[in-house]
Amino acid sequence: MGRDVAPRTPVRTTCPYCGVGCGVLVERTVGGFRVRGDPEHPANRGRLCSKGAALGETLGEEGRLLRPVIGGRAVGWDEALDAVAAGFRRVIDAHGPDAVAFYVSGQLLTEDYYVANKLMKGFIGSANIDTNSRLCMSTPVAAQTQAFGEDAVPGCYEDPELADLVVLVGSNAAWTHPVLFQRLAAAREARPEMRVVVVDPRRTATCELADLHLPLRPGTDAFLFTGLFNHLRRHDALDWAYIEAHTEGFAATLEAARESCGSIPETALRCGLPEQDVAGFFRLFAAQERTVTLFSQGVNQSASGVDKVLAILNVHLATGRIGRPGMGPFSLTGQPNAMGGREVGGLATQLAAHMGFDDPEHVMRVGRFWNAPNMASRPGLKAVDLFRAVGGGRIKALWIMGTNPMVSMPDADTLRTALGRCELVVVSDCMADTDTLRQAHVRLPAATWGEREGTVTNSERCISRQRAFTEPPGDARPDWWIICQVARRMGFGGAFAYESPAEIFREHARLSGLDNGGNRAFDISALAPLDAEGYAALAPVQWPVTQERPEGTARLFGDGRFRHPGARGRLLPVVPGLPATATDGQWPLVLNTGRTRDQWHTMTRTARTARLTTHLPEPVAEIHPDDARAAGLADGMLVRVESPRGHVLVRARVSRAQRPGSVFVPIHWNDCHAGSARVGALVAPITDPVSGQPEFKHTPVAIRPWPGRWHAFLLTGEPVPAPPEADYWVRTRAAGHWRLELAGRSEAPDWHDWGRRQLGRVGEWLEFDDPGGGTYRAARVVAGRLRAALFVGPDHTLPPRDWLGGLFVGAALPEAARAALLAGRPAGGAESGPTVCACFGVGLNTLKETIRLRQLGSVEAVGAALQAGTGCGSCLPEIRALLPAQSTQNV
Ligand SMILES: Nc1nc2c(c(=O)[nH]1)N[C@H]1C(S)=C(S)[C@@H](COP(=O)(O)OP(=O)(O)OC[C@H]3O[C@@H](n4cnc5c(=O)[nH]c(N)nc54)[C@H](O)[C@@H]3O)O[C@H]1N2
Ligand SMILES: Nc1nc2c(c(=O)[nH]1)N[C@H]1C(S)=C(S)[C@@H](COP(=O)(O)OP(=O)(O)OC[C@H]3O[C@@H](n4cnc5c(=O)[nH]c(N)nc54)[C@H](O)[C@@H]3O)O[C@H]1N2
Ligand code: SF4
Ligand SMILES: [Mo]
Repeated sequence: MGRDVAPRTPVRTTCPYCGVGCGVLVERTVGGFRVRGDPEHPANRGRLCSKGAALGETLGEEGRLLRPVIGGRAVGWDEALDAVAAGFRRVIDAHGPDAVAFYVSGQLLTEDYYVANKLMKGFIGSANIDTNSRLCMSTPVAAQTQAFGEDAVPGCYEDPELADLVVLVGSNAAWTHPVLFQRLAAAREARPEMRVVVVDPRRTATCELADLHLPLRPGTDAFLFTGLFNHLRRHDALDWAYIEAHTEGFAATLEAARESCGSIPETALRCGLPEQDVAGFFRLFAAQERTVTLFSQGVNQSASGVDKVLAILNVHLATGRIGRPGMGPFSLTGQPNAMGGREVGGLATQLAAHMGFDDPEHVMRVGRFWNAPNMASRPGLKAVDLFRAVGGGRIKALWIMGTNPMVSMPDADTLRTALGRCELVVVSDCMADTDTLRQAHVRLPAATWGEREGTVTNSERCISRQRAFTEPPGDARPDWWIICQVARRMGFGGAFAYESPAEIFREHARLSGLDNGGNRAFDISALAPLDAEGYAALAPVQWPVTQERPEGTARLFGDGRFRHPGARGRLLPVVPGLPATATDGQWPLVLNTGRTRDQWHTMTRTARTARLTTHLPEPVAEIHPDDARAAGLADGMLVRVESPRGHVLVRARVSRAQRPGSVFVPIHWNDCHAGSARVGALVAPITDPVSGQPEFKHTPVAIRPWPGRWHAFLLTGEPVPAPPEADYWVRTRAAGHWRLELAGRSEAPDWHDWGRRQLGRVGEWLEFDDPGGGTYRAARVVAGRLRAALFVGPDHTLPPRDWLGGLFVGAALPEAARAALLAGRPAGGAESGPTVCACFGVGLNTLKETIRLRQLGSVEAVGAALQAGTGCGSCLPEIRALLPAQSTQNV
């Protein structure tokens, strides 16, 4: 990595992945960095999940964008920055400020985010700056603002630990907020009387902790929670004194609830759930005052997401369970800085420091504070509309930072056309090749985690420092620097003369306290005087951080005082509706998209280490056995999943975890890693009318088998070559080797010829060729070790890859293994199967066998026997699921 600044003592920083916001300690080792959980960070107290634990392996220069690039030509920073500034200036002069836009990210640091927002809203004079948080958090932002008068999460991570009932709605926290989930699991272990309910159409890893799983019909959450509201009223489980003293809107809310979803049988019918389970959930909720409802994308990403979140907030407001220990609605934030982005007003519909366009006083205040020459006075375009405006030619210059919309936006194929029409597309990214960078005119190399300095805010409003422990490679620079340099070149030098992120942070903190007087919960004015050392040493702290509360604030609204005029919280009438699009004969299944345990979004970093790819090496579609049978699909076959907008070609995984009628496809794969697995291409750009958040969890689709004439895989110690002409290909890094999966419908290549070229010419060559049967197998062994293997067959039933893959690491091949190579299976021995525990590389078959033979009954016993689950703990839910059956519906 060149110019590492080797720390003698560990550097304290924060994980760059999910919104749990774990603290990590990084130490220099020979040839790399060691990463471990920070025992002092309040979010994780030393724990890390599989992604956090593998951070050290995702560093390094490989694959990084090292120089600014204009139209394929590497240039110096001056030329690149001049080009960007001049390009934006030209468009603004000719067409006005609304003809340009920024599309930024909840993975930028608060300081980057602040200057991007200041430049667009105060100096360019447009609010056309939106962020990928539109796809993620805009629904809770809107709902919390409506209900509480300000966008704020009332509780903290201790609350689910203290609760007697934890309800997870549309959250697969076991995989997406793993350390918080581990904390919950530990709390539940300590207090077995705690009850956990999971509301999710799929049976996810999170359900392993559930006393009750409600696999509701997709999109019906608002029915469930309005039904609950009615039930609580009927059984006198509402807090009338609280409603009276601290809320408004109860009567209208109750009336709407009564009209839309009255009884338990009706709720059960609407939600497609057994009556006794709905009744069990309602009874629990009525009985347990200390209730926390954690919710995430299963409700947020919906064309009626705001209603769904309001339905959840309503039951908490009407029971007074908010902002007190062990109770409250809790919106889990996705990205590491989803919260920080909201604090600086990163959405097109917000202003900085939790102020808004709907109050002219706010616009003037921010404008005055910035000394802004061109203060925007109305909201800009929300992500989906913004890209529509790019496609329609209204936006002519676009700067994308820290996000990969070609993969993550709905209707992703149309986006390509839109970017293709745009006069100037600038993309700042740390990596050299992403689907979005491929559409850029100007590519700017950003510094990334470990190289940049700043702050992030996690789900519980805790502000933590990200600190640099190494220098950026090549010419990469931090985002705040790049933005300020462009601002200076556009003529706004005075307002963007920052020398460090600390200066930006101070300004941001000052603005939060400006004319605040307790009107805005977001107030970190006590941090405004921080000097450089103070900023360098800043310990994690939860906002508000004020003169009265210099140590920060764990909970908000516990006193029943909200941020609306009059200080009352608002109950808002919800009329549950059906999802925006329905299935029909042609599109009979509902496509649900989401995350897997070990990949982060578009894989630009997490696909770099084998430790994280083994858990799920290929894109899949998970399908219920009934639907698979109806479509003529078997597990492991290739399946084409198609919507009116596009299709993907992925591996079928037949699983009872799916609800019949639903198909789940992960969001991660993209054109850099697979031939046809960008699931965003299938999703219609339908959004919530209030929040603008897209409906990512409910796309009507059809599935059909994709037989292919030939199927193949190549394992090689060298980076995988460019894939041959193949309809299906997936490229994965694995332990000690690379893996390429292939399938085609056209004439197969001459395998002997292709294999010889791909597998190299040195060493021992083993080959089996049966052209008549469509089978070809070859392997090359160099110095007693497997160097490459190619397996081809007429259908998907090729040998499993795990055993062969395992031969690339470890000792030289024993004679028996060598003889078995072309069989693809160990002679007589057992295969360990797909990896479950990424930390210690323990496979599914090994786990199953050991559990059976040694009659292991607990995850601790499995850990003692195999080490599995004793590392980061992310696989514990999967291990628990392998243990002898325990009853999980014990409500
Ligand atoms: N491993 C990993 N962790 C991550 C991320 C990652 O990429 N990888 N990304 C981070 C980010 S940015 C985010 S936003 C979070 C997201 O975290 P989550 O929201 O937990 O993740 P998702 O998998 O998108 O969706 C959650 C669940 O919603 C369910 N669901 C679908 N439809 C419905 C419905 O109609 N009702 C209900 N109740 N549930 C439904 C899905 O089946 C899924 O299990 O994860 C964060 N953490
Ligand atoms: N179908 C479907 N689509 C979805 C979702 C879904 O559930 N289903 N979820 C949505 C949600 S919640 C989210 S949050 C989005 C996430 O989607 P994206 O934001 O598009 O995904 P990432 O892969 O996280 O993109 C981050 C990019 O920033 C780069 N990067 C990393 N560090 C830095 C840095 O320091 N500076 C800069 N400039 N770049 C950096 C990375 O290399 C990567 O290219 O996806 C959304 N899209
Ligand atoms: S739970 Fe995992 S991904 Fe999330 S912040 Fe902690 S270590 Fe990082
Ligand atoms: Mo997200």
